[in-house]
Order: sequence, then structure tokens, then C-alpha cells
Amino acid sequence: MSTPISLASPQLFYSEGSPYARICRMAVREGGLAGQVREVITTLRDPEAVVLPYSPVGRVPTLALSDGTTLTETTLILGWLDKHGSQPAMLPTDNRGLAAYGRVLGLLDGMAVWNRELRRPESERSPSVIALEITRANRVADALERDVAGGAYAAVDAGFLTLATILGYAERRHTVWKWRENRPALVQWFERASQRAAFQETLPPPSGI
Ligand SMILES: N[C@@H](CCC(=O)N[C@@H](CS)C(=O)NCC(=O)O)C(=O)O
Repeated sequence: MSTPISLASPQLFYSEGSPYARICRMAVREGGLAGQVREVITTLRDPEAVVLPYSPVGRVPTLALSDGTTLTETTLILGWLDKHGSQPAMLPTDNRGLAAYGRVLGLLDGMAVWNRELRRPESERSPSVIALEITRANRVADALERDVAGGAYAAVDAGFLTLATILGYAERRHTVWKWRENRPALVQWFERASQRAAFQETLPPPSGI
């Protein structure tokens, strides 16, 4: 039986396609806080977006708290979940864990730039930006292949969820990136990670990119 959500529950605004929001949605589930956080879907880049009264930034994830404050930024929201009883804690405290999280967050930021270029009309795309992000993505993925083969990203935390989100994003919303080629350890890691309930419950819709 699920825990009832009180009217004063924090509201986590998300869009189904957002990889950043997915990290937080998976963290809520993995950390055992699904009964305490209400998920609210919002549109983006829309003057009518339901998130805007809570945050002028208008991005997701956004966590609107019962004291009237609003947290934006994935890492801040993960920190809030940890402070409110996430088990396991999501934000690493040791250097190795922090480095692992930073590495995949950097990859995700680059992919977001690459993906945004591909969503523009072809005449407005920047080939040099795309080329830079392709190079960055492959360089980081090669490092991740070695990391994963060496046992990194094994425990569920911010780094694990971000890596799962990235590869899931590449499967459904950024299929132009053929990340699987010559990366058997990463493929095997992803096969396992994608079986988790938190992953399955937050699958994004395909985007056609
Ligand atoms: N640095 C932010 C990035 C969040 C972000 O870029 N979210 C995108 C969706 S993936 C968004 O809300 N875009 C809407 C907009 O830019 O107006 C984080 O870590 O949460």
C-alpha cells in the first residue's frame, strides 16, 4: 500500500522527456520517498507552463516546497532528498563518487547542447558545436567504458542514476549517438541498470532524434 500524500507535499515538476528531471524522479523512487513527493507534469518554454508561478527559470526539475521556497537544479534537489531521508543517500560524499557524478553530469550537459542543435531547423544548426559535442560525448564514453569495467558506477547514487539516464536518453531521444559501438562493459552495465523499476517507471517517450 502506498503512503498517502499530504496536501503540503513538495511538488516535483517534470517533463517526460527531460533527462535531468528523470534523474530526480528515479532518485525519489530509489530513495523510498515516492510517497512524500508529488510529481507534477509541466510544459516547457511556454508562458502557460504550470511551473512558472513557482520558478521564473521555468526549467525542470523544479521542487516546490511547502514553506514556499523552490529548488531548481538537479544536484540541489538530490541534496534535499538526502536531507529528507533518502535511503540510500544520492549525493556522494567521497572524492571518487563526486568525480564519477561530475563526469556524467558533464556528459549530460554536452548531450543537451548537441540535442538542442538537432532540434533547430537544419539551416540554423551549428556544425562546429555539433562536432565538438560528438567528440566530447565519445571521449567521455570511452573513459566511462574503462570506469565501468573497473567497477565504478556500481551502487545506486547520483552518478549511477545520471549514467542510466544518459544511456536511456541515447536509446529514445538521442539515437543519433551510437554509444554502444566498442563499449561492451557499458552495454552490459546499461542492460542491468535499465531493469530497475525506477528506470522502467520513468521511460521517456521517443523523440525521433
Ligand atoms: N542545470 C539544470 C538543467 C535543467 C534543464 O536544462 N532542464 C531542461 C529540460 S532537460 C529544461 O527545463 N529546459 C526548458 C528551458 O530551457 O526553458 C539541472 O541540473 O537541473
